[in-house]
Amino acid sequence: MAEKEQAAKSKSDNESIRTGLSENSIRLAFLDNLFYVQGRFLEVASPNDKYKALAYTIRDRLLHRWVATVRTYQQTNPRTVCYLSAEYLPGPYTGNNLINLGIEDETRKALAGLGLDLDELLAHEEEPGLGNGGLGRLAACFMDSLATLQIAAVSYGIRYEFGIFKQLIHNGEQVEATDNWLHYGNPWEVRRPNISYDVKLGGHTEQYADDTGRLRVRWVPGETFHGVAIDTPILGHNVNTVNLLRLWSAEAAEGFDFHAFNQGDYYGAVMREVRSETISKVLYPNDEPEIGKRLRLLQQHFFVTCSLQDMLRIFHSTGMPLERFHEKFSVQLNDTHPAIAVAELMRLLLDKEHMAWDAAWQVTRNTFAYTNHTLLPEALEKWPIPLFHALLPRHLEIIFEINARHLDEVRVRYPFDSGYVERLSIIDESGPRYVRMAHLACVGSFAINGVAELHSRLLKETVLRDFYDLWPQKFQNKTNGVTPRRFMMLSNPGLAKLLTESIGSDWENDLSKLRALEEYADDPTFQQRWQEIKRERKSALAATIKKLCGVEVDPASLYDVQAKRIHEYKRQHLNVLHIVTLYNRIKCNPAIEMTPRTFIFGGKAAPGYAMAKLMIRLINAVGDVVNRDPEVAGRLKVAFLPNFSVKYGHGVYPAADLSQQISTAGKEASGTGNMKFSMNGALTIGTLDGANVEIREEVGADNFFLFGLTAEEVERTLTNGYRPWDIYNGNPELKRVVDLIGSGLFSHGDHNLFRPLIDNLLGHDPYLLLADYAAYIACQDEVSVAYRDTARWTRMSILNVARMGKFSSDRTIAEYCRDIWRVKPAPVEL
Ligand code: F58
Repeated sequence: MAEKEQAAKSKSDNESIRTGLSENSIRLAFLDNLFYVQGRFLEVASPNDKYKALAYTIRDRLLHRWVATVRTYQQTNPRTVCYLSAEYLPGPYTGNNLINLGIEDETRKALAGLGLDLDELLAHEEEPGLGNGGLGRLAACFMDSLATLQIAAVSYGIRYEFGIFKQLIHNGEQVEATDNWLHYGNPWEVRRPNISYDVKLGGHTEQYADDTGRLRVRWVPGETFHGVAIDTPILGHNVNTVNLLRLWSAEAAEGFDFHAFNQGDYYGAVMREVRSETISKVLYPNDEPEIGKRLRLLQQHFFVTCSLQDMLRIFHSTGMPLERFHEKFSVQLNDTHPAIAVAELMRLLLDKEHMAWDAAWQVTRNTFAYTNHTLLPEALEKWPIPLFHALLPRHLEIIFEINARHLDEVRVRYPFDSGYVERLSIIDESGPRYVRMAHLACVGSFAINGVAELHSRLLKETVLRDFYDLWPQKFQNKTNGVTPRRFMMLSNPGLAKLLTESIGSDWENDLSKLRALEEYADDPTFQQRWQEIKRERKSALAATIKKLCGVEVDPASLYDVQAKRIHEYKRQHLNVLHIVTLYNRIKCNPAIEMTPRTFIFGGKAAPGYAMAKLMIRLINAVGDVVNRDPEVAGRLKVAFLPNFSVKYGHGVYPAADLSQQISTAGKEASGTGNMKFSMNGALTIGTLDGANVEIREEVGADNFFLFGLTAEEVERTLTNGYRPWDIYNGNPELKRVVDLIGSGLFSHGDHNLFRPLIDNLLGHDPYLLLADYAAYIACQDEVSVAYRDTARWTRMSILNVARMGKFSSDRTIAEYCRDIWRVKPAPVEL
């Protein structure tokens, strides 16, 4: 370590047991926290006591940075990004904070001196599963990058008491268990009872004349409760910036109703409390929106109103005039889940701050920017008008007014075209009436972006086409990225070490520096170390698979991994068709030479999504047969890793040889798992979908296994009358595969179990599996050949990592800062 750094570390030792960064100081702090926070000494401490003592020790080392950040922001009043997201998937905090503080080695040694293993303690942490998948994880990567780039930012959301369900696999089927992540307490959060806001709901509105005689509107709610702030510090890498993740927890407004209690209505009093707390009780586990679910709309309104009221409180403390609100805050809507913010900010400005409509609308329109994450039309949120009216009567009035003025503008623009007016209306009137949330977001935002080049282009051509016609200047692309701190440094320390030894440590904060690796791509010594690191990660994953699935897998085999939510458009079943194809080849020719493969799956199915759950059954059923068949003789193995999460991802991405990104072209907005795999040296087999297109552009066509129809070909195939049945009949290898699944071999003779899957494939096949089947199999055959040439494969793997610079979320966030938020760094000095 550099002398200067060492000196700084020992200086802080002298300063405080709470801030010192040396091994010794960390060890003393750990024992201190174990004793004074947990009330335990080492000999009797439980694993949880030890984990918590560690977490508090690390948290202590964040706190003065946190305080310094708040002070800096108070003094310099920087323009601030507010990220509104109904979901966050931050993963375990402790390990990441160690990395960002740069004290992992010291901590490891400090604990070893007490006979404790850092990794064991870290493994004890429950992760906050406050999201479904990519969208929530993206929000967490963005927090890491915002802090690292020293941008003043607050991330607002909901502190669900129960996160995404825990997935158990019983007899091959998904079983959901509640995720009681707060059971042992959460050392990373700080409850702020004094930061709390009223949340109204239901009731009606009234007009009245204020003191000056002006006509105003008052919302008389049916019910009121509170949202209380629960804060988590978010530290950047190699900087002092600690930003805020502020999640809202619902509480009854008056707490216990003693009046009702005195009148003998004990249950009524308690129920009020229970009812309000259900609002932040549980995350909806569906990766498609819940149209018409009252509680879901309530959750959205709940966190949005608390967040906007919080911004207004902060804003008033600056003494700036309200007309300049949008100069202080830039508010990003993470999909349409927080889009009600457009109406809510208007309500607050009109009814509470008594601004005039035009001035309020001017502020609102300059405050919000909207990110879209999907092209699937069925995934666009809309709320039935009667429900909306019952819960948010004032918001509905405001939305009608926004819409009336918006449509007036549209009519001026397209005077003779009523089609435009209908299509651009915030209210869907084609049948039962709905509020279209994407429309509200588009009208109320100054910028609209997609999350990969292809996605942003298709947005303009399809779901948001009319808005693009109207306001082309609002549309942008911001290709997603992921944080290399969590997905390289933390989850793949062996690789990170090799990178730093070879090219220096600059890559940690500037991933484009990885390009320097290219010169090592053919270096045999380097290649060997590369392979050793991969092998070590594969052995570790083999042990996890053995433990969790009871399946023995060979780390020398090709690890072929698909880990993501289970969804028809992601086409896990295309992967299964390939596995059964290989199985059939072995059965037809038991002596056949084959590159040994281990197929690894991970991912949750929405509890109500029957087809996705059936997919899980099929994967496990195929695994059962293949794994046991002596004729297969170690050439094929299939494992379904239960409960895939950020934490389990740490063990999966670094161990993969092949990453499956095989969605139907045009359906996956971006994907981010594709980036995590590639950053860890897995090669991709993929379609031209989402960010795959850009990954291939970066790594080079030679280092990417491409197959399948393009988005345009997919559209054309579907409109020209697609006939999967003909493809089935025309391809004997495919026919044998489908027939085998239908034969009952994988279902103990039950011909009906997988019938819905097969009928769907042969009858409709909306995601064009059969159309892509032959190309996919041919491409997988190429993969098998390539894997046998270890030097070539390793070279490709090194080049993939070397060329992943673009996919750091630091790059993504820098673009948002420059093109949308117009914010500059606000560095924090200690
Ligand atoms: C995902 N969306 C996209 N939504 O599918 C993926 O392509 C993209 O990379 C990622 O966002 C980040 O941009 C996604 O994860 C959800 O989980 C929603 C949860 C709430 C209901 C609607 C879907």
